[in-house]
Amino acid sequence: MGQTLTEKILDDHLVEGELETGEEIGIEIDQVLTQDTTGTMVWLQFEAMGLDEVQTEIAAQYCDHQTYQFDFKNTDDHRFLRSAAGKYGAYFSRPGNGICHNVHRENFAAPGKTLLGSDSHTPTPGGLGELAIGAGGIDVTVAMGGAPYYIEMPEVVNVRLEGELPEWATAKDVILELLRRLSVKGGVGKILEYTGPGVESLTAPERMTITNMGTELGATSSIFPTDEQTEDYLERLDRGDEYVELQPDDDAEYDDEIVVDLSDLEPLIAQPSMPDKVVPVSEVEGESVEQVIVGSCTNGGYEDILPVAKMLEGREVNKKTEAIVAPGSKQASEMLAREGWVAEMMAAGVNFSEATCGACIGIGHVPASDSVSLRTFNRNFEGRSGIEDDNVYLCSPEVAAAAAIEGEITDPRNLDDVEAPGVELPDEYDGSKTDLITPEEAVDDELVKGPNIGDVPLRDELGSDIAGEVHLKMEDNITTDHIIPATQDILMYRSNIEKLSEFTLSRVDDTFAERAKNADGGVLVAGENYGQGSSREHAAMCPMYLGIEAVLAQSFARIHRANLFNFGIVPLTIDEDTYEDIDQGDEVEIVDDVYEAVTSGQEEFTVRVGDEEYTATLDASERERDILAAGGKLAWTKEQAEGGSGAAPADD
Ligand code: MIC
Ligand code: SF4
Repeated sequence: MGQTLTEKILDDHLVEGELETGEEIGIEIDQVLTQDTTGTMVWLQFEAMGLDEVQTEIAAQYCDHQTYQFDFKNTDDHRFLRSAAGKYGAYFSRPGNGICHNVHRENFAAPGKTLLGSDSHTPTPGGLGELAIGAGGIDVTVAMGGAPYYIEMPEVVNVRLEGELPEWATAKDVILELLRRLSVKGGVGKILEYTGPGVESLTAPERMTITNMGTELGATSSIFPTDEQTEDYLERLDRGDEYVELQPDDDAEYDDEIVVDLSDLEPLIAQPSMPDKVVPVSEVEGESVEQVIVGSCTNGGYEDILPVAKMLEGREVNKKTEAIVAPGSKQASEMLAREGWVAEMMAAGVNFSEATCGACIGIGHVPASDSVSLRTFNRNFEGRSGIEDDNVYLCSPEVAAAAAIEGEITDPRNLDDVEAPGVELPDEYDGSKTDLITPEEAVDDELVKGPNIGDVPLRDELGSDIAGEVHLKMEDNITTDHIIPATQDILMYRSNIEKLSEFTLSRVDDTFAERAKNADGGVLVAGENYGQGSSREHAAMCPMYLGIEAVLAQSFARIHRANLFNFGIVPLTIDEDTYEDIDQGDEVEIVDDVYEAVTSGQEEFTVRVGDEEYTATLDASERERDILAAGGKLAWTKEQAEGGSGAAPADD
């Protein structure tokens, strides 16, 4: 039987297990990336594990989320990261050089390689045929130490593209269409593999917009085959020699198929406040817009900003609207500046920003109260922009530019005298590389830690009893932005868990952290897709620090579920009736001897609430059970190392 492209790359990197859906596999990781807000923990854990050098072909540390350095704590984090990259042998990308996914795709992403990154949008280079997966920081640490990465073999879904995009429909509309059809949990446990005759019409950067935002579907990864478009893009990056042709076999079998006819697509928009609340732009036309932002790792490339510049050339941003362009990389800014487009945009009324994540997580350009903000980003979870009750819409750069011109949501097909800009790649990506420091150019060889950089929190070995209050009962689709928001006031404590934990779940209930800390243990209850969104392991670390021992949810998002194991919190699945019956404030007891049950492979646990008993399920591999029993991945990895098999390549 033929293989899918996903299977081919996995097979090439397989060190443990078999490629059977649902089975745990261990794969070798070629490249890792980390960024400033998850990276400090990555390196602190690297240090705590006693590792002394990165073992992957490429390890890259980017500084991208908080580049304005509003507080010395941010700058101290960056200085620590530079020192860690220098000491342990990673590339270091200076603050302002760009968003990790953009800089990585420009410099390192390559067909057929595997990439693990401590950021949920790591799958971006899937558009170049790289199998890229987002994970919690400690999983990246361990992979960087040379050990395999373990996941459940996902289903591989064939997304068959037919036809060609009509004028004004873009790659962003392809992924918005998938979100409209599948929802934010439609991709959980799946890798989306794009095939079909429509693929060849999409340039590599367009493909990367699609693979980037596959994360919003909850997908493990998204990948395109490679072809002339891939080779062409790599050649323009002066990396043509890294091209490898990769296609699925003709008789490959997929677990499912979705067909998207590109020629049926039209400009789409995700309404507040979930990326799957997608409708045609024409349905919400006329809504007044106070702010437009073009940028982010989804649409911050040179090829995304150029159409905006062309649409604004000789025109003006509407007087009631503020337009901000925040490129994904300094390379994009530099090239657009050299070609005169930055000046053109500035003359039209654009506020041109440094290359940063910034506004995407509410750092800068927070919308005014009661106003509409249109962004080319990938997430619009409520409050993420920095103000509660925000109205953030997600759309393509072309739709954003149309709104900037008209001051209201506008279907760009209805613009007078504005030509569809189309997609244009530069002859060569010739931005300078000054801000990417190679391991050979390292400036430090010792770690430099500022006063805000704390220790990695540890939990004791799993005990026999779990009993305590339900401190919070939450609805479906609780995001990691609810659990640990990433706005500036909170983000600056990412390296200081004691302080950061004070903000845990504050967006749901600001009395939670205090209550949990003062209680002796306790649990959380949630609906479907608990922990969707980012990879931040702090969303498990902080509840652990506050004493939370188990989360009872109807289902979990993939990365967050792994993070719960990694920090010794038992993730138990409950059915809808059980969810309905349990209330906040109830006393819950797990009747089984928890340590015994976890280590013996028991799947069903009895949960007692008052006089009632319910069943909760622990669906976990042997390895995950061992991690839980040890009190988390750091303790487990140290145990393994003492036993001789720690963060080192698997035996076989
Ligand atoms: C995000 O888009 O939510 C982030 C901020 O990039 C996170 C990483 C983080 O929380 O540091 C992600 O996507 O993993
Ligand atoms: Fe940065 Fe936003 Fe992309 Fe996350 S989604 S990496 S915050 S630009």
